Amino acid sequence: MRPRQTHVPGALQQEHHHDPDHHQHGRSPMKGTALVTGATAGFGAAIATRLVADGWRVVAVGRRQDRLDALAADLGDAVHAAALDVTDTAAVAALPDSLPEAFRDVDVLVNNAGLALGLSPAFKAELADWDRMVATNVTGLIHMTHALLPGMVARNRGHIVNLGSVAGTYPYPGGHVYGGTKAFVRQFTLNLKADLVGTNVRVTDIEPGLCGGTEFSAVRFGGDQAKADEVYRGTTPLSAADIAEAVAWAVQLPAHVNINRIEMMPTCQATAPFAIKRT
Ligand code: NDP
Ligand code: 8X3
Repeated sequence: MRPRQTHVPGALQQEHHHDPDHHQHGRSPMKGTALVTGATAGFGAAIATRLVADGWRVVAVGRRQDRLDALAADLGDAVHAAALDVTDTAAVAALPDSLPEAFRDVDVLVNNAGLALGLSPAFKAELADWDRMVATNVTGLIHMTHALLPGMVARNRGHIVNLGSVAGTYPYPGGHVYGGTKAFVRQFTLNLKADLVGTNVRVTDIEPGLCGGTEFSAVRFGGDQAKADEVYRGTTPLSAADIAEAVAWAVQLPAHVNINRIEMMPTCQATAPFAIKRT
């Protein structure tokens, strides 16, 4: 483990901000600790990888231990793997005290774990799917925040980055509860900002649109990979690396800069016109 440096997140990264080639120069000095939920796949794995490359120590959280082990083996001693289900209230509450000392002061919390289940109309949806989306995307996210935010405020430094979605702003057929959870994430993020003004703790909601190369659609369609692949057919969607780039940018900005929201879509996507049923 490299030596720990006391810092204010974002305050020391100006040299990165002005050095687009910094990745080619090897790792920069350690910036602090980031905790990334959903680090076993998709955005979370890309975010964890990018943050380690940028010099962050990372607590990687997810349910699949084998994936966490593989990530830790890949990224080395800058990663602490913490197998956790964010819907397990007691386990989330116990997480901060269970972290090794070097990873305990979490400076950046990336609340990325989440899922969509199903795309049928609301009146055909499974109630269990709705409950699981709320438990993961809303309850899990607020419990993680509740567990780690007081420490950030006590240290007067920190950054919470939440993964919202364009689905939280723009309605689409079959989006019902998934979009509702992401609207919650957006408003929760903005309300956190209201409470944190006067502290050095920052909050950001990242709201991506169509993004391929992750397990998101396979999970949504119950493991039907052909159906999942069809979502991205003929498109150049966002990639997990694009999302990691947005997270890495937001957290490395000078400490006085707070990015409230980042709404991002691939160039090939746009919002739809209103649907009108004509007789
Ligand atoms: P993936 O399905 O590829 O990854 C989701 C991650 O969440 C996995 O690592 C999974 O790990 C973890 N996870 C799910 N449930 C839990 C749980 N109960 N406890 C802990 N971890 C959990 O999805 P993406 O990477 O594509 O999506 C990541 C986030 O971004 C989600 O919040 C999603 O809603 C959002 N998003 C995705 C978009 C897309 O098009 N892909 C666009 C906009 C937003 P494990 O199974 O090991 O627990
Ligand atoms: C993921 C993007 O359009 O499938 O949040 O809801 S979308």
